Amino acid sequence: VVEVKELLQEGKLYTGISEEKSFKYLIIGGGVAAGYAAREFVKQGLKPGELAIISKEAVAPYERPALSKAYLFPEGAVRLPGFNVCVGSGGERLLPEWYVEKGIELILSTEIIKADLDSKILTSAAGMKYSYDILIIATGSRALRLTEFGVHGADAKNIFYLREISDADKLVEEIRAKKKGKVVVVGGGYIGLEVGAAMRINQFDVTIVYREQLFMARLFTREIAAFYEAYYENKGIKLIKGTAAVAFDSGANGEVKAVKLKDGRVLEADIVVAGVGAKPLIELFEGQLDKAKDGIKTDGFFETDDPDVYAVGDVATFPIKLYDDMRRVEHVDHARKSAEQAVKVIKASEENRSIPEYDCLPYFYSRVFNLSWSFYGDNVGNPVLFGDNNPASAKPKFGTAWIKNGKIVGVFLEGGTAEENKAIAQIARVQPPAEKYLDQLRKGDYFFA
Ligand code: FAD
Ligand code: NAD
Ligand code: ISD
Repeated sequence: VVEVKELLQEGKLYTGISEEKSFKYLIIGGGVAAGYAAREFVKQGLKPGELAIISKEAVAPYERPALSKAYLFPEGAVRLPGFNVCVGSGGERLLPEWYVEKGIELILSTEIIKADLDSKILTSAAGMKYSYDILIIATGSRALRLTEFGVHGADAKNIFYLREISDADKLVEEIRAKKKGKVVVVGGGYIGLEVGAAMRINQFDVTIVYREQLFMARLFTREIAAFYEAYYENKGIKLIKGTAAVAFDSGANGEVKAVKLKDGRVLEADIVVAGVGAKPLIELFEGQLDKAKDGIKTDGFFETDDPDVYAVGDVATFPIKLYDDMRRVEHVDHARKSAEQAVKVIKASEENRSIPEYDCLPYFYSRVFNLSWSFYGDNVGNPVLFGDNNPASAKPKFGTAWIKNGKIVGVFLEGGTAEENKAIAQIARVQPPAEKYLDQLRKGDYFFA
């Protein structure tokens, strides 16, 4: 076997199967951005055999947001192919057959472990080589692990992270095995809040532990956080603020059974879910591409400093025209739109056309229990609360406007309709004067912009 492998590697053995595949366009990463890029390639005109997507995951690109929401529900849970892209933005679902029909090669369960941008070749863990004319990097992020922070015992079984569908499947299996058990959720960010809610819906005894004094401290104001915290507590979820998990105890079977907190408290746990942040997956390109703010630096066309390489989605640090700033955005709307933009740029440059620069309006959202919020713009300056933020209200509806230099630069809205959410997006884009328009928001009129 060793001899055959060596001969294969040296190219001295003809197997009839090529050990190298070449594509005009190659996408590394098979997540949200890859799926939307594939759709855009087809829209713009693609010949069979020109495009391949290489993914570590075993399934065709899907809408990752579903994993921390309806994928975890005890009843009516969503499953593939129900949430393959591009259903999240209201488009046709791209089933595996769609890729076959369009002549796009989906190379699944394949991890790329080496990227040589000089020779334009990617190498997989199994030793396959893939060459390209144009490469789109769409490797997304990975979940940070508590072991990386030196938390003692963090390698115990039943400590879960959530990034890929295989992670969600393991969690679902354990939700079934530990029915109505105790879960400690570590982290008060997006994953902590969404998974905490889903575990409660599964009738688990839920405790959320977070280091900050408020939920979602990167975005929420004190008043916004107070609403969601009270809402969670009313649902029977226990919140422990201002401390962190410093150690885990496990039983003889290796499964976690207790979480030790920095403040000395010890919490029993059948399951731990950690949502302690994400890290963009760019190591393969270290030293080969310019970086900015822990991502791959691109321009407003998602071009990197290598003319044949584009970076989109979570990994790209790109110029936000609206704020004259370079940012990385770890949210799905940007993954979709940046992918579409990069493909438009690639096709336009082949046809000697020019297209406008990407003009991102940051958009974040979440859905938990019967709640649903949207935020557009920038959360800088002075936040002003409006509406009814009483967590006990039958249908709470409130928001916050961020005022900077006299202008409304960001708007958050809980409980808005689709039209109202569109309207607040427009406000964040137009940045109207606060003096004139803040009262409109207070009166529940979102349509002035
Ligand atoms: P991803 O969708 O993460 O895709 C990256 C793909 O690349 C993965 O398939 C990965 O396996 C593959 N890959 C990585 N490295 C390699 C390699 N070396 N070889 C081969 N394949 C590789 N955002 C929102 O705005 N709203 C939400 O409600 C929301 N919910 C979320 C819920 C969860 C559980 C998670 C994890 C994220 C959520 N996000 C949400 C964030 C959003 O999903 C991401 O910003 C988005 O998926 C980024 O798209 P991407 O294509 O850049 O990366
Ligand atoms: P996050 O950054 O939103 O929250 C991380 C939380 O972990 C924070 O509360 C932080 O204080 C805490 N933390 C960090 N280090 C810690 C440590 N050592 N010990 C204890 N706590 C620690 O990240 P996340 O919730 O893990 O989300 C991961 C990724 O998934 C992000 O890219 C996020 O944007 C994405 N996501 C987005 C949505 C959405 O947009 N609705 C939903 C789920 C996930
Ligand atoms: O954008 C999203 C999101 O938040 C989901 O849950 O896409 C999915 C879909 O709506 C999948 O059904």
